[in-house]
Amino acid sequence: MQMRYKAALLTIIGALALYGCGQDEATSSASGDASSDDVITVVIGHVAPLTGNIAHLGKDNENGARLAVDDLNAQQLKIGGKTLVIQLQGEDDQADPKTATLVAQKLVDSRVAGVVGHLNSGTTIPASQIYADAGIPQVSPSATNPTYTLQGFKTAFRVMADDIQQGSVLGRYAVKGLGAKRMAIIDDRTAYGQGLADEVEKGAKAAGAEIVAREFTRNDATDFRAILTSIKSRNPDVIFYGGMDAQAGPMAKQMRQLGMDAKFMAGDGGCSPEFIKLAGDAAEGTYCSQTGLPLEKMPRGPAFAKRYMEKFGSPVQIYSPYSYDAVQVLVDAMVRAGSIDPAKYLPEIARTSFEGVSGRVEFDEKGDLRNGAVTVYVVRNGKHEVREIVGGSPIDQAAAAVRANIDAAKLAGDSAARAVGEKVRTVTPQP
Ligand code: ABU
Repeated sequence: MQMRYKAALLTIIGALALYGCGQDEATSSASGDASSDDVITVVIGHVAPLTGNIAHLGKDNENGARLAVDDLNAQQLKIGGKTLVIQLQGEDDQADPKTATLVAQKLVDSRVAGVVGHLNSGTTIPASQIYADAGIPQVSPSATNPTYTLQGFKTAFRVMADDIQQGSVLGRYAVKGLGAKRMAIIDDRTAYGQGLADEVEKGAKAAGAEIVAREFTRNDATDFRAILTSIKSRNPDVIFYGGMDAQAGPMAKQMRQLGMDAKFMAGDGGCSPEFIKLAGDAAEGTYCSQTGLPLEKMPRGPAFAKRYMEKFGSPVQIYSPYSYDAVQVLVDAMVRAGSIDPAKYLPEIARTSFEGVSGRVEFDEKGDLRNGAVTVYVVRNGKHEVREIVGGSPIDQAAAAVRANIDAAKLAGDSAARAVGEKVRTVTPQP
C-alpha cells in the first residue's frame, strides 16, 4: 500500500516537473533559448475561424500550416547547431474582430515567435496592431483587404494578391469577358466583402458598365430573396457578391429559384468547392476569382493537393497552399537569421525569396507579395474551370510553360511507349 502510494506520488511529481518544463520551454522558445542541449523549440501561432459558417475554410488554413510544420520538422533544420522543432498553436477567432484581438493578445502573452493568420481581413487588420506593438511577425495567407499592409507595420506580410488587384480584374472581366452593361453589387459589410465590392465597382465602371443596384447583407444571413427581388427589377446582366461561400452558395441558389438569368460572380471568398456544394445545380455557369494561380499551375500545387487529400480526406478549399507557404516564410527567415527571436529574424522576412507551393514568394516594401496573380473561373460540370489568369511572377509563368511542355512530351512519350509495348508484345516469342 505504502509502495503504491509512493509510486503514485512519484508519478504526480514527475508530471508536475514535466508540466513545469513545458511552461519554461514555451516561454523561453521565442527568446531563442534551447529546450534541451540538442533541440530548439519554437511555437508559431495560427489563427482562423474554426467554428461558425466558414469553419471549413479555417480548418483548411490550419491544415496547410500543419502540413508545413510536419515537412519542416522532418527536415531537421538547424539553428545555432541545434535541431529546430516547430510547434503550432492553433486558435479560433470565430471570424469575429473582437475575438480576434483577444486571441492575438493571448498569442503575444504565450510568446509565440510568429503568427500565421488571421483568415479574414476583418480580423487580420485589428489583430495586426497587437502583433506590431509586440514586434511579432504576422503572415496572412488569405486576408486580401489592402488596408492590412497599408498601415505601415513592419510585422505585417501577405502571401497573395490583394483586393485592388482582384477587384480590377473582376470588374473588367464582368464587362469585357461577360459583356455586362448593367451590373448589381451586393456585399456582406465586412472589411473584405465591402472593400472588394468597392474595387469591383471601380473596375466595372472604368470598363464602361453602369451599376444599377448596390445592396448589402450580413455575413451570417441565409435569406437573400428580398434583396434579389429588388435587384431583379433593375434587370442587371451580372450580379457580383462580395463575401464568403457560406452566403454566396445560398445566394446563387435563390437567384435560380427566383428565375433570375443574370450571371452570378464572386471573389475568392466564394470560390471554393464548398460554394459548389451549397449552390448545387445553380453553381453551373457562375464565375469567381482567386488571388493566386490555379492549384494545378502552382509550382508544387498538384503534389500538395494529393498529399492534402491523403492526409485530411478532403480537397483543398482555397487558402491552404498559402498557409503552408506562410509557415515556410517564418521558418525560412529564422534559419537564415540563425535565430527564433522575432527581433532578429524579422528583418530577414523582407529578404524572403523562395519557390513555395503557391509560387514565387518575395515581398515588396509594404509586405505584399510581389507579382501576385488573379485567376478567374467559371463552374462547369460541378468544377471550377480556369477562364483567365492575370499576373503572376515571371519565374512561375516560365515554370508553368516548361511544365506544360513536359506534360505534352510525357503524353507523347506514353503513347509512343504504348505503341512500342504493343509491338514488343506481338513479337516476343512465347515460351
Ligand atoms: N480574401 C477573402 C477571405 C478573407 C478576407 O480577406 O476576409
